[in-house]
Amino acid sequence: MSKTLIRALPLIGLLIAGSAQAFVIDGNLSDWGIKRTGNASDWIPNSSVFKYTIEDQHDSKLDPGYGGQAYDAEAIYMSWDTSNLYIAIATGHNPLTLDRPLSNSYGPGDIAIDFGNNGVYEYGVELLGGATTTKGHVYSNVNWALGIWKSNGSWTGYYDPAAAGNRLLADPAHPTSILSGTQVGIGSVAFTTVGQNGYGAWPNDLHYFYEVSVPLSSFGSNWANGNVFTVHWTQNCANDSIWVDPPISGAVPEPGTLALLPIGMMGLLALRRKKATA
Ligand SMILES: [Ca+2]
Ligand SMILES: [Ca+2]
Ligand SMILES: [Ca+2]
Ligand SMILES: [Ca+2]
Repeated sequence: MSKTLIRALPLIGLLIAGSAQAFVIDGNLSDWGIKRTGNASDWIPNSSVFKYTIEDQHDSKLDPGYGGQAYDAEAIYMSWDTSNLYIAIATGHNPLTLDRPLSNSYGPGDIAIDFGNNGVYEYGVELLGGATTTKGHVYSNVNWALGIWKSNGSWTGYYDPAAAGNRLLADPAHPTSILSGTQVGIGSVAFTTVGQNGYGAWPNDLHYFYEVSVPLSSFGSNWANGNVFTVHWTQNCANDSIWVDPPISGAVPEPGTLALLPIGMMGLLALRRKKATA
């Protein structure tokens, strides 16, 4: 490799970070660095993922709810570039799980986003599509359904999240599905519906994956202000919630800066290696 090309690598990285879509939205998380080796480290993503939470559970109690692997939220990942916010979820919960609360079966919720970390989830991303919502669309002014657990972790005493008595008691910090809202953007969602084993510390467990891309323009000035935000997902019972918190310092990383780091570093490392062997 010529010295000129090696020196140009950081710049090339800058150009790539500004143009290419960072992830392919196809339900396959290998582009996030998720592996399938049957080890706990399978859930650790590559460096293009800015924030993530791993919580691979297995037993009946999921905190606050129950349900074992079939309701387990394993991991959630978040990244972004200059155009889109990207979110990926790994779960033991089949997206096709029927929503029949009175038969103790609960479907998946949607992605909820709280800008400002003030407990108000201003935006939702519809994952499956509902009566008044469309898969992949982004909504503001969301009327959220809630799960069947109180903020102290105890059961509300209701099986049906839609019951008025339940809604009075349920924890608003764990919103489930978008009941209604104002459409503010159109993103893209892919998910898998055939359980895949071989991931994580319990390789016989089945896993399902969501992959989501949302235009940053959906968030208006909330994004432009560099606001802190939380991305959250759970099932309609809210038996197991998972979320990614932003950096506690306040400002989010400059979009694009982190994405080009690995490529920029490659250039610097190559330059250093070249010097060492010269
Ligand atoms: Ca993918
Ligand atoms: Ca698990
Ligand atoms: Ca979990
Ligand atoms: Ca908020």
